Amino acid sequence: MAKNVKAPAWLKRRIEDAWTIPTLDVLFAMLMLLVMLPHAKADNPSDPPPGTLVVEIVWPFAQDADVDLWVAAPGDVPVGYSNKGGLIFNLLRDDLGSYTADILPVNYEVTYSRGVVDGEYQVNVHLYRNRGATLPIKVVVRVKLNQNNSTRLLHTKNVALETQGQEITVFRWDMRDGQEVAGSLHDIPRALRPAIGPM
Ligand SMILES: [Ca+2]
Repeated sequence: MAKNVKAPAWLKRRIEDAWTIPTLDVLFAMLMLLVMLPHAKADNPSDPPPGTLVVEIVWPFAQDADVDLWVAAPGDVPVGYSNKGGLIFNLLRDDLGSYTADILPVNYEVTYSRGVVDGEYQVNVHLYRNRGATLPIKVVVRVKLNQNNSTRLLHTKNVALETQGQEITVFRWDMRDGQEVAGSLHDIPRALRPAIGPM
């Protein structure tokens, strides 16, 4: 009859370790995978983050004027107050001037892009309404490029709107592989508002 043989303490420890260590390793690996998955998705460079191109305009708060920012991306419809979203750009804020109560004493509009595709970009400003009746309306226009966790000022210009209804082409330039094409910047006028229909 077989006798119950007790394994020595050192052997029992080895057997327990043989199961425990790989099991802990697997559990640890699974835990790390769970922890890393969301970060891996957020850090994926193929996901274009919002705000790659930021276009903004500022005009004096003392002037009760409704200036509109219009932008166009390659192959997309122009984006402005009456068409606030396209495939690439979104208008985040349509400032009506002093017509409505603002929390901050600033006239400011801003448009964000999701990523940058190759082709021509354009920025226009339009004086939609001028309740204050003082002219001109001096507008600061800025284009910023956010890449690799840093922001670079791509273009800036001061323009003056002289009459109600005037639309000025401020910038037209080409982007390729996420960078501005050298020498492509110009401001040959091209209206953007009529492209999306009657307003
Ligand atoms: Ca506006």
